[in-house]
Amino acid sequence: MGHYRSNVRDAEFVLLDVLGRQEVLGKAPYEEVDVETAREALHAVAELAEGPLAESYTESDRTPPVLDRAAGTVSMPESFVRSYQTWVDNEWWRLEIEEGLGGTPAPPSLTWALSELVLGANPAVKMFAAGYTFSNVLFRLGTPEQQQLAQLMVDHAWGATMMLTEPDAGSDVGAGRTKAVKAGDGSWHLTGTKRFITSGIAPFYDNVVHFVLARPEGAGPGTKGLSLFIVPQRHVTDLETGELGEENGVEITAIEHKMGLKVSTTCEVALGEDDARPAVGWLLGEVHDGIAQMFRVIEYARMLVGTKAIAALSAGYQAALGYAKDRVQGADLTQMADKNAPRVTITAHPDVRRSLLLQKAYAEGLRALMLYTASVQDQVHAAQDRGIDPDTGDGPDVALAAKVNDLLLPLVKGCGSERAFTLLGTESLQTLGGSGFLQDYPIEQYVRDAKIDSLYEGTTAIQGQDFFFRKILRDRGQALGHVAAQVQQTASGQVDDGLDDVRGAVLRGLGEINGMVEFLTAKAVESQTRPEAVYAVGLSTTRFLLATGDLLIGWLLLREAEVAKRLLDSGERGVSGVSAADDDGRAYLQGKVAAARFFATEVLPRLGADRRTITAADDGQVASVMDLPEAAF
Ligand code: ST9
Ligand code: FAD
Repeated sequence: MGHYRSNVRDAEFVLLDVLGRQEVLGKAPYEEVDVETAREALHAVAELAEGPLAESYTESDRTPPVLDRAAGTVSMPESFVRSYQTWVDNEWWRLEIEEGLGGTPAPPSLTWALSELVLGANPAVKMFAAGYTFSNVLFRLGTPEQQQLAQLMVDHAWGATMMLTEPDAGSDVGAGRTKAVKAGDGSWHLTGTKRFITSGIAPFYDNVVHFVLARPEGAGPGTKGLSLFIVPQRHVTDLETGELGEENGVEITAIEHKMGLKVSTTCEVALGEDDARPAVGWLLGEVHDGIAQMFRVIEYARMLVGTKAIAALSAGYQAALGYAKDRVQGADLTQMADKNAPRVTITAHPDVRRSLLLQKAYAEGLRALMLYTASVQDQVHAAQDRGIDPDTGDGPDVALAAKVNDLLLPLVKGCGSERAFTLLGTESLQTLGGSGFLQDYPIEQYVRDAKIDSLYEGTTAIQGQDFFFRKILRDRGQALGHVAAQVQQTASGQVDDGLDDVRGAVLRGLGEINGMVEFLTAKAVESQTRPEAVYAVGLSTTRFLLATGDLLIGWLLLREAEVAKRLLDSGERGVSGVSAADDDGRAYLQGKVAAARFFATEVLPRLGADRRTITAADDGQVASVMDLPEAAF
């Protein structure tokens, strides 16, 4: 048994019994992937994940990649290369790529459930295999030649990178200085330095296709002046066969030494440094629309990063639970004074139970949030499959689904990464006591590997601002209103199932979030006449993001509990096959009810404090933070 324990049953329960994905599975455009096929896929990928994919996880941490700059090669453990190759050879990635590129259309709710398994077992495997999904962008937005290149990426398992970041342009992508100059033959020559570029080099790539943001000569400032260039690492001399020519002027000059996720190569890249070897690129789709095009990639990558974090928390919880069930320490609290009392496993201690339930509620609640978001994507994806732009052309339902997905992405990414890292450290690792600190167990690596998730693809601060300013204010609250109405509907339901206390807590939580939105919106409006009023918003966007995430987790746990209670009371078998008729199924369903109730009593009341903190930011309070001289910090 490797380090990784999946939770396929939970994914199946959420997908089928809670989110009703049988409505899309097996139906156009997903005729080839019905419910049975989807379940087989989940079990097959879980087996791969727990076996050959997880196998190299530890070694690739202890023996990080080494760059040979002169040779332009990198070495990494053979075991990792085997894990990666196993993933490539098993071809599950075909479910994520365009049919025109040899893919099999599958709903995002299924593909993200599958991705969780790979990302939990060995995240770098999935990240190194991103060339497949990058090919979709070339296929959708590229010229006919670029579409051919997309096919080569798939057929030859080429790698791909997204190059935005530069030494002086991190969160502020628009500060990028990489330049692009027309070469006169339809191509462009790029010069500049890109920093922190994931998957820039690997021993198993024959070629890498870089997606590079650069500023054409004469273009304006900021992100709107950037264009997206396709820059192959090696020139492709024949687009039919994929024959490779010389190296392009793209040099990997260093690989970063990191806290975690070490096997994922994070590269510094020099573009066009050598005058004799320019970095030759082609404008994506022959249009100057760089930042919007790159956001197609970013949206997918933000979902991926959130899912990676959520997968790590689930794995950490499973590891903690396994340990707690075996570890005998101390007597039951009711017998604490009796020195001869029998020793018990630590699962008997109330504080350990509190910690395990907190981990369970967040791990399963965040999975539900991720899969709920993916189920919204199902609608958008199905429209895209019919060649329709969901933002403009498929009726109000799909356009709304696209907006709801936009709203949810910063929650999956921002809340997923923050909650996962915190809980992995404070609860999962803690459950193992001193053993958690040792490299004999996987959790310390989970903690190190998960830290990056709140940093890249936009830090949590950026997610919070995106969430409020773009996804709520600019949207005039349409998507938020839609989700809030769903929460309201569940929470005010009249069901005789003994869950009224949980519904009440969710309803109160919704009221607190509404109060926050009202206050923040008023401040944003005020800032149009008094600009510094926006500081009150800026001080609160991270808190507001996390609070909204908690509300949606509480809501989804409630929905799970309602289904579980119905199955427990009726004795019916769920669509996922779960049933109270067997001991294991009954315990699972009881756990669902307990997790929802625990979250409602332990976590949701904190939203009241969050609302009070946010709305207490009057002018004096804001000034005491914003007017403080730097020297006073
Ligand atoms: C990185 C990689 O960190 C880490 C791991 C990589 C993992 C590898 C795996 C990846 C797989 C990828 C596969 C691809 C598959 C794709 C398949 C699908 C086909 N939503 O507000 P403004 C746009 S990489 C959508 O004025 P500023 C929009 O066009 C580095 N679009 O911003 C907008 O115009 P308009 C990651 C958005 O002040 C325009 O931008 N780095 C959104 O100019 C300007 O907007 C970061 O993430 C959005 N949410 O710039 C940087 N937001 O308004 C973080 C903006 O007219 N920094 N646009 O519509 C930010 O996000 C900043 O807020 C900023 C600010 C750069 C956007
Ligand atoms: P900064 O932008 O300097 O931020 C520093 C701090 O200030 C952060 O806490 C941030 O939240 C805060 N801050 C900055 N601006 C604001 C603001 N306006 N409001 C509030 N707070 C703010 N980039 C790529 O292009 N491609 C990749 O493949 C890639 N992979 C990566 C892999 C790794 C391992 C790492 C570490 C980074 C990677 N990145 C990649 C870069 C990554 O996206 C950036 O590190 C990230 O966007 C943050 O930028 P920065 O590091 O420059 O931090």
